[in-house]
Amino acid sequence: MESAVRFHDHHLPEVAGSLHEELLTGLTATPKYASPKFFYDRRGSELFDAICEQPEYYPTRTEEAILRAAAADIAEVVGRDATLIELGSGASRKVRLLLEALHPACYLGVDISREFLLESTHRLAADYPWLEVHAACADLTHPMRWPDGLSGERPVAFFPGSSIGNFTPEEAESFLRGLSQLLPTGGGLLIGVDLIKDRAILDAAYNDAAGVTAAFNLNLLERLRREFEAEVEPQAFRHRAFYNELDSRIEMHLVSLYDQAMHLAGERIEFTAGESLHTENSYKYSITGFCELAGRAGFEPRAHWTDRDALFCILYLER
Ligand code: AVI
Repeated sequence: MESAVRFHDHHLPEVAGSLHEELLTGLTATPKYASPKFFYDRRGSELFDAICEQPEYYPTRTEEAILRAAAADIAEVVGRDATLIELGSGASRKVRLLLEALHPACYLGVDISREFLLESTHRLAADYPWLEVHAACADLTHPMRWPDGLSGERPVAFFPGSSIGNFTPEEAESFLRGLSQLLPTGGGLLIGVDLIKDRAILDAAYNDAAGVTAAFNLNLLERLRREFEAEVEPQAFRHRAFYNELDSRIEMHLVSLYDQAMHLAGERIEFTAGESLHTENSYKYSITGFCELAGRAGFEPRAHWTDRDALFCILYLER
């Protein structure tokens, strides 16, 4: 039987139209940068899933272990029959750990990678026939609104994976403020946040021995070629990731191996040897630091759960 997913396509033209311009702005800036959202074409989403399986990449397995252990507790605090909205839903894997306990009235998956979103929400609808499943392709860095026709008593946003860490703290605060304005009083946010820790653990997590994170980073250049018709040689760049302790963030870069030029949308973009394209920040927080940031954005912390080694934290906040 074909599983039923209600797909809300209204955000798509905006997503497609603005990407080219955004890319060029970053590539012609000094220093050069690209938003990490450009990682997530189909191949990038698959590579990210593979990163999550790497032994060095602790966030996914740690967050999943917390969700598994705390599901009943989380359900008690969050309550049943919510409208559960997963932001950046990707493979919709983590939400499965909560569905039985939370028993939401409906689920909305929101992701920038359309094909991936459709496949994963269809799988979810097939595996949970009692659940009303919706999907919306949207860019979380743009203002959002909830699609019509969602059932449930109260919206609860679920933003796992410490994806919030890929925003700067200023962006994170304004993103959370925008989200709080979309929620009624009593609406909730269940969010995964990666914690500050020993730099050796962090450096290893973004430099896995199998080279999957490197392939994920370099796939950005492949995508520029495939989708944006850029002239660029991905082999002419190398992956670099390191923990910047001062700013409590992992930085990922693509470093040019020699002097070269990339061509994109009629622009010639010069790289000198050793010059880098900054592709991602992944901010790490203390629990108090994150609660303060969320508080400034209109959220009140209600509960949090962490692992024994305090690597990762899941917080429940209310509007
Ligand atoms: C999606 N995001 C939270 C990941 C992170 O850890 O910042 C993306 C990632 N980049 C490299 N490895 C994983």
